[in-house]
Amino acid sequence: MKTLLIVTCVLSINLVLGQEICPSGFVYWDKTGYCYRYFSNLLTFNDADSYCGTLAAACSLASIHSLSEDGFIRDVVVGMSNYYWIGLNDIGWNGDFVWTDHSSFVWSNWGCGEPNNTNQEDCTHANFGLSHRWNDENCSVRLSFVCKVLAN
Ligand SMILES: [Ca+2]
Ligand SMILES: [Ca+2]
Repeated sequence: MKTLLIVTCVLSINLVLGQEICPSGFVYWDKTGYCYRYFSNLLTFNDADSYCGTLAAACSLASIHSLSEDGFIRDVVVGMSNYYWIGLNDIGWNGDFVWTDHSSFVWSNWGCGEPNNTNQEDCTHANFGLSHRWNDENCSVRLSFVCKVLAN
């Protein structure tokens, strides 16, 4: 119920402004000034990031920079217990994690023992295990995903 109220409130803000601040279907969050949208399509990491890029200029897989942003995406934007790709990856150099939107890697929420690179895991999904933290995963696994773009 609480989540529903938050969603309704956020969507209302979006609609009041004529949906000009976010691309269609995205949820605006005033705390960051960004818009977010969950896609249940199962895509590889690279395909998911490319898909985000087709929706709006400078739209990428979501970067996450705080516990509150992590929770907002999980509870409001996604609202279910699926794994979903976020933009964090160490494709360029193992152990050197970067965001696909080029924002600074200043905060992380790895699950216990992660990232472990067990199966050449260079991409990251959220909502892992009971702690709902992050796990590095092989980039060719197909998962749902969250896109993020700066509001207008
Ligand atoms: Ca890795
Ligand atoms: Ca892992």
